[in-house]
Amino acid sequence: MAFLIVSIFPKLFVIDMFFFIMGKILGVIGGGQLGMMLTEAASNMKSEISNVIVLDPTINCPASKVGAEQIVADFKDASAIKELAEKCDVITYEIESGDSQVLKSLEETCEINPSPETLETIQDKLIQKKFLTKNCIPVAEFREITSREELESKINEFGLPVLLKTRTGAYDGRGNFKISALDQVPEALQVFEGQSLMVEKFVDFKMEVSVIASRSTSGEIRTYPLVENIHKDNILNMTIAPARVNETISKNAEEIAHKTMEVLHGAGVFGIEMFVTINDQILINEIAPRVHNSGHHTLQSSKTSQFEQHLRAILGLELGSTELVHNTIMYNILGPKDFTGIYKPPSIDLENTFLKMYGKMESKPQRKIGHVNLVDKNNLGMENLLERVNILSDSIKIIPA
Ligand code: AIR
Repeated sequence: MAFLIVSIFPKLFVIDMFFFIMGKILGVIGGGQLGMMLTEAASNMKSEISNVIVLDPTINCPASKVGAEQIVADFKDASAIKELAEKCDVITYEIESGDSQVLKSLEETCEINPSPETLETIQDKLIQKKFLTKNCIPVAEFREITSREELESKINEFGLPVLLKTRTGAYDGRGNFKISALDQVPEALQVFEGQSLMVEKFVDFKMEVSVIASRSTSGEIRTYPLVENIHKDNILNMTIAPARVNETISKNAEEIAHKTMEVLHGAGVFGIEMFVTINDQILINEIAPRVHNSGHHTLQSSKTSQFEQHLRAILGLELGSTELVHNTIMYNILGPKDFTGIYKPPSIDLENTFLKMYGKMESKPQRKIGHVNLVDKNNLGMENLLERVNILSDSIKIIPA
């Protein structure tokens, strides 16, 4: 049969068709920038993934612009999630807003990684923190909050400042309110009215760091080297890879990440955000059950990008090397605070500087619309990279189209 086909069709076409038939159809809940970079990674793995379908509410979402098919629907739309499961062999997510109950009901129909159970544990920050505490993984002190009295009593116990957080549905700095004085309590509760809440003792940290960790369906675990994250207005401004800490701290953080992956049992890449306290203790801040902004540097810095690693992990392939080949700084391009609308994408033409715009139609205040990786291929050192980032950040202007 194969002989017959080869004789009728050109050979390359037959090979392409063979891979197309063999590869799995990947479904992704969410088609933003993370879905876009997953789609790009999938296009280099044609023999494993023949097609990507994303579920995203925004027409022409970033992933659809790089070749993914799109189901236009809300992340929690049960019938759209079912449609995705019917069309796909494996489902994953790039935003943790999917409905874990609906996903649970579809596990018989379709492989889902990370498992809906893992998603459920992580998507509610209170349940996530309880789970970590139960497994002896260090976190900041926290409590559930159901009333003003409870919040005031916890503030008395923890001391000020504290962080009031929504338990679900927040990302990119939304859903956090730092309370520094007791008279801010009514305002903080008003901002999150109707949402389930928790409060955390404010950690006196000297650095925010993260580990991109992966666990494959076969149980293999690999972690990327620790990176340093600098936030502005609660949103990631830049990631410095590797983190500027001593070996003991980076080893300790990587071990905590490894242990977290062991107890979570999830398959895929996870972004594990941590604090280094003033006493050099490591505390987990938050876990994301997906590829993570602080792992974007891996596109140019590492042997395997976090996006390829995630696909390898959920498909049960051997995980790639997590070696950091070049020191790199990732700088986020955010929408200006005073502008909403269509914008002119910036361009950068500099050596070892890699601009990635996400193709989002509209800029919104503080919206992530692209990033730049500055790679130290000539080993000039981190100070040099930081200087380059400062110059570059002043020159990137997002202006109306
Ligand atoms: N995302 C998911 N969790 C945190 C972040 N940043 C990414 C995902 C999602 C996109 O942000 O890729 O689809 C949504 O971005 P926006 O700007 O449309 O809110």
